[in-house]
Amino acid sequence: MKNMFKLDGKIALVTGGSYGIGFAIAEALHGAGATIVFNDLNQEAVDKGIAAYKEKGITAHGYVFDVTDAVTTKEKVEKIRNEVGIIDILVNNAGIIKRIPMLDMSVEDFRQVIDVDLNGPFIVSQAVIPGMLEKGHGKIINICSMMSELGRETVSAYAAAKGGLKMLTRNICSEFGEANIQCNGLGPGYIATPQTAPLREPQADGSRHPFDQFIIAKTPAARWGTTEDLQGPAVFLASDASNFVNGHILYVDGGILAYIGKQP
Ligand code: NAP
Ligand code: GCO
Repeated sequence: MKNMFKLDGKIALVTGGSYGIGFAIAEALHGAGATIVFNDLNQEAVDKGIAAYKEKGITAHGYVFDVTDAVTTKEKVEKIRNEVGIIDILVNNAGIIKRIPMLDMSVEDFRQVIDVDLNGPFIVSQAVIPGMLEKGHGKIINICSMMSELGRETVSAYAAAKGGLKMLTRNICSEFGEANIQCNGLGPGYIATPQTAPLREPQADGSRHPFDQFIIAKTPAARWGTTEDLQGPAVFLASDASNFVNGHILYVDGGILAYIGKQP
């Protein structure tokens, strides 16, 4: 049974994997046997990432590229192929959020979120899939969100992008399932990372941020998720254990999507 979850000999690219959710997922994939490749926007971030992996005893291969730049992404995926090997597992993790009420949001801000969170996964998948076709197998994990299913004030662009990413996931599954490529989404609930730090910041009087209280009340598990909570599900979706799971979004949310909320 353990063999089904092994990733020995596999090469995994985790976009935006120098810290946070991407880093934790990469750490888990490495623990299951995979070689780790990640990218970030500049050399400083990549160097920090490499040092953080080193601290965990992991020799990771870091590359500088922006997932919204199709030409450079293709070049870097070719470079990875020459320097590390053909990618077996792609985790489309790089993402941004802008919390701005819709009527105040500029079109430029809206476009930027869509560009990174939706166009990025398309661009990186397009660069990586030909190698997977050559190898005869592949696993793509798109990091979705609660906002792939739910709306909320201030996150119109993010929700549109993550909802789109859910459908890109199903479309990659439809188009490449026959070629033995499984594309699934991993939908984290509210996870304590720098991205959500502003939503957890204590108030001036020391009390919990109202959004923090709201999330605790809205989550049957009654806590924020941790990046470790995502590790087992990520290994499952990257391994042979999920070979007939395709086009699925696995929400790892402590039950948020199942729950109507606490009765007042
Ligand atoms: P994060 O701050 O969103 O981390 C994202 C990473 O992506 C950072 O390393 C960032 O680099 C990188 N990045 C941003 N734009 C990029 C681009 N154009 N090209 C390449 N890399 C880029 O923190 P996170 O919370 O770990 O989020 C990771 C993913 O999970 C995101 O897709 C996010 O939407 C999703 N997610 C997060 C939560 C949560 O509760 N935290 C829940 C659901 C889904 P820099 O730091 O150098 O900009
Ligand atoms: C927000 C949050 C989210 C989460 C996550 C939920 O402002 O509501 O930042 O959108 O980060 O994506 O799954």
